[in-house]
Amino acid sequence: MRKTLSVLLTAAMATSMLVACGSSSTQATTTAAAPAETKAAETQAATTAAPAETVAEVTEAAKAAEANGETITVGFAQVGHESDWRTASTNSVQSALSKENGIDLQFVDCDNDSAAQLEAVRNFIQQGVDYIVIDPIVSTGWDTVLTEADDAGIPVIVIDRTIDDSDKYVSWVGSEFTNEGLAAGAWLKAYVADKGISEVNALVISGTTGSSAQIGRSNGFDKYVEEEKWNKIDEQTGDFTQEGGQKVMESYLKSYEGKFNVVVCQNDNEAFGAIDAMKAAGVSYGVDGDVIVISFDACTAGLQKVLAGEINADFQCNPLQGPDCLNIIKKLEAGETVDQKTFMAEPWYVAEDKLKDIAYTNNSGKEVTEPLVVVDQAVVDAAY
Ligand code: GYE
Repeated sequence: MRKTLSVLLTAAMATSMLVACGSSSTQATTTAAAPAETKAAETQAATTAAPAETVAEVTEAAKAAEANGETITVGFAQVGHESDWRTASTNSVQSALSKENGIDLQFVDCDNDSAAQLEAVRNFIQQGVDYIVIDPIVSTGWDTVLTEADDAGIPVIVIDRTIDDSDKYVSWVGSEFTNEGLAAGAWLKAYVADKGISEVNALVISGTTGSSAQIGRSNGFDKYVEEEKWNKIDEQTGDFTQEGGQKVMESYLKSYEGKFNVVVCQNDNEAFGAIDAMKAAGVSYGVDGDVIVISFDACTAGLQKVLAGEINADFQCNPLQGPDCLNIIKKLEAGETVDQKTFMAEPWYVAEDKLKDIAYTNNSGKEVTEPLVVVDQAVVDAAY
């Protein structure tokens, strides 16, 4: 019965999956950032519904399967609810791994607590779910529990952040965080050259320490700090939250006011907090301000701040991984092989129409030239 259901589901999802998969890249490197239109297509892809008749057919099959206790059960151990990015990620997974698509999703919000996340995964193993999806808060500490899942014969799918101390998972879908950091460094180098700014005195508000998103973004940007001999004054974590970003900036302002001209916030919510703190202290920032603001994620509210000139550049991290995740489960159900890694396609956004693109050596050692997308209202409207 699960097989019959799976065939129907595969047919029903074909339309949206084809579009959604087109937005991701399964190659080892992201060669070019997608233009703004791709973003619109991605956003649309995430909400594209299968044709009504097929949906009805699938819903019937799903109901029948559920009545027979044959729904595919998936446990999802989500990081938490710390940011706009996270909300979009949760929505994307919940709408793809839905009852209508034949899936009974057990969702656990781990509230940024690594121990709670390990416990959630162990509970899923005990329940004997069919699949486990993990967005790992931190990249290490996974070997034992993934061995337990493997021993229980439960396939694990990792989304977003990476697991770096175990290979006992079937597939990963997410972003190349080091490239995001490298792109930020390459952009800053070109931007200060264009503006005739000779000294870079940077403060970094990093994400959750030990998360692969933090590690990659820090490593990528640090390569430019070293090469360009920039002065990185300090790096403190804001835990990917607005409150954290604000607190770190308030303390930076006490120690370094007047001494920095760049702040790198490792996500939009931290940037919102840092901006509030600078505003309250009367420090000018953004386009034409004294402090250049760099951010990551490019959620709707983040891009609104780019449009308003409050954030100078925002490096997208795409959270719409639900459709890819469903696709992986469908393939596994059908006995097909799945890609080990799927990279999301991600554009880089800027406030000013000055630099057209950036060239840098990406994390795979490849020379790439990627466009910079100037944010307008249409870009904001198409964001997640
Ligand atoms: O950048 C941040 C979120 O893991 C890529 O986590 C994700 C990061 C994202 O809290 O906003």
